[in-house]
Amino acid sequence: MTDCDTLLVVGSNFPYAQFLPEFDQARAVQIDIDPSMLGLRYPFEVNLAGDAQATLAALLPRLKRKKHGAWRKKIEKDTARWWDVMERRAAVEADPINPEYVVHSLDALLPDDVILTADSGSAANWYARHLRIRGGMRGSLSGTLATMGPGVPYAIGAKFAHPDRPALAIVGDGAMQMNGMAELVTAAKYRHEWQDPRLIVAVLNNRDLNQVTWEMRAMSGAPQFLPSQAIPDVPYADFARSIGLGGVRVEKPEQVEAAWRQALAADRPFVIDFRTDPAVPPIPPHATREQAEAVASALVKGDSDRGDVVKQGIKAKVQEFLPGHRHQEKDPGSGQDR
Ligand SMILES: Cc1ncc(C[n+]2csc(CCOP(=O)(O)OP(=O)(O)O)c2C)c(N)n1
Ligand SMILES: [Mg+2]
Repeated sequence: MTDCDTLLVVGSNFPYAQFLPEFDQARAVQIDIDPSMLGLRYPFEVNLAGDAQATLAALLPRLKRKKHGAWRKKIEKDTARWWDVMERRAAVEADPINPEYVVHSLDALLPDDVILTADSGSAANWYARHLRIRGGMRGSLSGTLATMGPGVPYAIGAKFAHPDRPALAIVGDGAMQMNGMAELVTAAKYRHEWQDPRLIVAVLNNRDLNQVTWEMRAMSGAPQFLPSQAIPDVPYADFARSIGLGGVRVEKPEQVEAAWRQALAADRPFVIDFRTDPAVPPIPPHATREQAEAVASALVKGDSDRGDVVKQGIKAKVQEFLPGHRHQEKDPGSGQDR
């Protein structure tokens, strides 16, 4: 998107303006059913208030097919490379479990009719990067306000709307402690009303409010502030079992896939407590140079996770530059946002 010459935004309140093209680079059109969303993020040449399907159908006959699809080929190549990098990042060892591996290994196991949710936190990153949402699948998260806490309630809502489909929530331990555990009681109360009994809650138990720990490192160069960021380890699976649900704690990478399979085969809502490593960085894939420098400065200022963070961050980032795969065309030092 950063490199495009034409930008078409359809039904999206895309809030990350720093990833949009430069103002004089692209000609842009926005379509939204809610007129108050129009023109918020970019100087769109044409703002169209209307239903996405009807508006696009009216637009299509006016488009001419381009002869050479160089742009499309580049996107296809970049996308193939992206999935290759995701696989490598998931394979990076961590202590004890790499959260990217947890979500990456779910991708191939997802039922065709699953309804997914992700909570706000590092889970949202892994959900967006590692899962391929196919055909009949649906996925939701708190896309506008990024509020913590919707993961389990959204999945319960999905079970009421579609009791015949499995629902699966990926939730941070902070969000579980806020409201997710209490909402398991709701699931225990209503589970017998659901034809398909499966409601899977995967907890990324990193004992940290990790997304914000990393944002503080990246935005302000602040070292990890334990009094606000560290949270207790809670036996989420034991709690689930104590109220009649299923549950398992996973402490080794070798157990991850079996745990997903067990949850997907369960006859009741099921909690998987994954012990994941807070040193795996959920920073944006195109972190700016300033953000990278801020992380470095946070570590210099005495971050408690310093050693692990440097080790994991380098191991994850290096996957993008391994031999045998196309390197980034731009010099990482000179290009924007790299
Ligand atoms: C209600 C609410 N409070 C605080 C925040 C800021 N915030 C965003 S993500 C996050 C940390 C989430 O921690 P956790 O659920 O453990 O997920 P992790 O990032 O550790 O995987 C916080 C505090 C928020 N988005 N919403
Ligand atoms: Mg956490």
